[in-house]
Amino acid sequence: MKADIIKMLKERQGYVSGQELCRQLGVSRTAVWKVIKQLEAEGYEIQAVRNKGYCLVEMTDRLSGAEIESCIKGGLIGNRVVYFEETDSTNTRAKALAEEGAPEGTLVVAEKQNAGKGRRGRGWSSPPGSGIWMSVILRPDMEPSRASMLTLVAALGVSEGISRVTGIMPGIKWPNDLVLSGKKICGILTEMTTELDSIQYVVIGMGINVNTDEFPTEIRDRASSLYLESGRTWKRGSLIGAMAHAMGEYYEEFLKVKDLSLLKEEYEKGLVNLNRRVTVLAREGAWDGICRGIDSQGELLVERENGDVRQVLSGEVSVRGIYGYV
Ligand code: BT5
Repeated sequence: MKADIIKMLKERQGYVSGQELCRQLGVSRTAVWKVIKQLEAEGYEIQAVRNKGYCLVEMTDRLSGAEIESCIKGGLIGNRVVYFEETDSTNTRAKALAEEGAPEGTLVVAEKQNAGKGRRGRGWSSPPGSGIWMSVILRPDMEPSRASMLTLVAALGVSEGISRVTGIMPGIKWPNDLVLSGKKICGILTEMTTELDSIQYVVIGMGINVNTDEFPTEIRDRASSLYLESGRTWKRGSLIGAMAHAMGEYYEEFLKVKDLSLLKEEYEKGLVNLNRRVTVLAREGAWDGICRGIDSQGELLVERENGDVRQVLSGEVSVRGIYGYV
């Protein structure tokens, strides 16, 4: 009910009468009043005027389960929201929930992660109050070898969600980073559990630096946030809603063919490395080439000096732009 009240207050550009809230939600005036008081205690500024009703003056940027639910626009992603004030890692929580049978689309969000994970044992800085640390559970019916493509689907969803809310379109650094001005604003970590030859579940974790104004020294030269790039703060709830919605749309497209052929063009539009020289850091040694986009399996196409085009598998290599991080 809390999420419904937040949603109704947000949608109305003026007052919503207590009577209307009671009628729509099928609850008593006292029940509505109690929720309004709770919301005020959580930091929402609500004006209550006799004979007019309630009006939301200021929205908080504090996350809560109800706030996030009120921002979900329908669709698969976020059909269920699980929120933690503090946890180890939303990916770890999402995997545990998936083991317990949580449905596809479940979105796990935390205000703070104590053990945020990057790829290959690296860490992810996840302080409270400024970023979005979230993971989604998917259960696609396809071979496990296709799962890495979902990282690219998520990158598209996050980038489109950001663009719909802020008007800023981040670049995509294949396969799992979003960048602005050559610095990382988002990282994605995809983990999977399989059963024989099928996927039991995939967890996609997304970390987005939203209102971060300062980073730990070790990553200061490589990390940025939407705030640092745009000079203003953004409501994380609205961003979560938009990203979940966009990701749901891209996931639907992906499932039609279970590869990236329908999304390849869109992905390449954001690809920061496109037609630029990249260094592929492979296990057997580094080599250079020109990035020519991706194929329908999400592999990066890199043209060598002799004109041969090689497919680079995600997970196998890191790709660095020849000039700096991107
Ligand atoms: C990633 O790994 O970029 C995947 C990050 C996924 C984080 C999300 S948050 C929600 C969910 N729950 C989790 O526990 N994880 C996911 P990788 O490409 O390996 O990059 C990691 C590297 O990025 C680190 O070694 C740092 O250099 C840098 N880094 C750490 N925190 C950062 C931050 N907040 N912003 C930008 N760069 C960061």
